[in-house]
Amino acid sequence: MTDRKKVLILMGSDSDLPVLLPAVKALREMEVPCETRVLSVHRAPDLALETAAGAREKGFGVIIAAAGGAAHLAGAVAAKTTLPVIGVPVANGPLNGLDALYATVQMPPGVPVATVAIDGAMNAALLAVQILALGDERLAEVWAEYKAGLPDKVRTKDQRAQERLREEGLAP
Ligand code: RP5
Repeated sequence: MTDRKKVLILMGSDSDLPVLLPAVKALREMEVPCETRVLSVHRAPDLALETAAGAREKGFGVIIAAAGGAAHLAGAVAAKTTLPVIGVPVANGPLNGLDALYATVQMPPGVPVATVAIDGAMNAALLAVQILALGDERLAEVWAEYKAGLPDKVRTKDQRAQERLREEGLAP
């Protein structure tokens, strides 16, 4: 765990934090070190771009960048780093995240951003784990255990649904 690469989670504002919390929690549960920062590419561009440029030498292996509205954070960060960047469009404002989705996903060839669903921070964290696991055998085991546990989660959901149907008098 000591030499494990870290995940850098960036967000455009503290108002985005509720969306990111499940990602921070998932990384902690999988013992992946992460740092979470508010960094705005519009309001404080120099700091955001300097942070992106220095991330690799600080021991980060993946950057997750979340923003709402005119969501240029992930793209601008991707322009300044050689690390893989995962973009999380945040549903914030009158367009409910569609603006952020388009702004995050429509990157020009040469500057990829792996964009997850609107508010899809959990998948961003899991994708970060998968990327880091390519060079980290212990983490690959953790990831394999997580995947192997998914059918049990589905069974639990099925039991809950059956119980509810019984409660509603709708069971066959
Ligand atoms: C974006 O603008 C942020 O990522 C946030 O989603 C949105 C609103 O920011 P605040 O006005 O709450 O700081 O840059």
